[in-house]
Amino acid sequence: MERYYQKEMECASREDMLAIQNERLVKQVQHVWDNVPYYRQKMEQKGVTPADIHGVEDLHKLPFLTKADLRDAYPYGLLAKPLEDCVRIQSTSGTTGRRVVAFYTQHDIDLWEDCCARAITAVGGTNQDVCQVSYGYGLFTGGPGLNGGSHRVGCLTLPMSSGNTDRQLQFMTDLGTTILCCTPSYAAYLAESIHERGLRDQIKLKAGIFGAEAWSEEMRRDIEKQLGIKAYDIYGLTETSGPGVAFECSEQNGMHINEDHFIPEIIDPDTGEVLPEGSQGELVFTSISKEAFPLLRYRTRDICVLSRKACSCGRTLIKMCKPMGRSDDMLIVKGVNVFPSQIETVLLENGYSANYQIVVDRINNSDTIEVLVEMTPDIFSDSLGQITDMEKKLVAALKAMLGIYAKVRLVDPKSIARSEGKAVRVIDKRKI
Ligand code: DLL
Repeated sequence: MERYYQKEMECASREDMLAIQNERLVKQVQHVWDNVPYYRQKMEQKGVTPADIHGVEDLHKLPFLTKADLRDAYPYGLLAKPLEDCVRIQSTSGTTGRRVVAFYTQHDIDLWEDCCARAITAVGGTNQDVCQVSYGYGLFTGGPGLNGGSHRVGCLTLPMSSGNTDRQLQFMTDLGTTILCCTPSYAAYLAESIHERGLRDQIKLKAGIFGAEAWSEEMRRDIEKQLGIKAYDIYGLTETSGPGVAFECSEQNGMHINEDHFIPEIIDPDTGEVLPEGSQGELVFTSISKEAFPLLRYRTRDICVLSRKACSCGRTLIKMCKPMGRSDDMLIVKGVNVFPSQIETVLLENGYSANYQIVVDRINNSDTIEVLVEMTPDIFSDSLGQITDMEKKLVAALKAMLGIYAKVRLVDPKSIARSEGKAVRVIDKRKI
């Protein structure tokens, strides 16, 4: 039987949800207008005032916010509440100098944790479960968000953070973890370690909640098979609070967006035009219930498709597909758009693991793309002829998927560095 954490919202009729969204949006626009001079100025430049916004149908009149705005307004420029009402910040790692600092009131944390509790309940989590949170804690939102959700559901929560694999596995076996929360790449690494140590019979895992980075359906099947679990996707970003903006249900076919808190739109990334449901484009969110850091029409750069097709789980919340890449880190190689997820799909379909690295370069004014792929112990060979044959096969499969030649280099098992957080899949030397 499907369980819900907040059934009245998760299964609300379209009409009721729209009424909630309309009311919250109107209030939110006024709140931002009154308290965020930076955004008010943007609205004035576009000739819009709160009086023009009567509901969701007027959303398109509002200006967009981008990462560049967040950078300009750093650190307090988008804050909509006095600092004395704020109780926490979270932040992105900001390795490229694009640090985002998001502020939370206690109310904001409560609703964020509710969103994560919905995700945990949707994978079958109850107070009978042991939930191991192996996302990073600290500034990253993964650990704190799922930690809070797990508490709300009443699971016994193991606040492991990422790393220290020996300790992860010890707690997992000794305390009988049933739900694992971490990045899919770390889940794959933990699965690999469990097999190596012969611990498969000692784990009680039934579900995993994996997100924060792109992962393919093939990777899902791989992890599910290796760990004997159901693997569910979860999506979110620091700017909108963190994980739990959207989550997967028993159908495991797209993520329900918590529409009572975040209104999604799909736009053409080049023109900004709003696209009809079912179109592929850039995902934009407006947060309608957050107090301290309420971003209106925030451009996520994630490329995605929305669908209102009825879901067998009973939830009526709109669904987003797995992000298909980002409009800003989508690779353009020889003029062709390449998503790392396409490459991953080919590798997994051909029996390789998700341990790979894509190196893009420009030599003599011409783009090159090379994919380093680890051989697995099953398909390991040290015969040069055999390796060349295997490489040729992958080159052909990649050509069929991408339409361009990508060089393939098979490397020894375990020679590509493992990640405890988000995996570094792409090295684009052209930008350096
Ligand atoms: O990654 C929040 C999070 C934590 C989500 C734990 C899920 C689980 P940021 O570090 O700000 O926040 O990165 C946000 O990561 O715009 C997407 O490009 C990507 N991303 C997040 N979830 C997924 C997912 C967290 N399920 C950025 N699939 C987003 C693909 C994802 N990409």
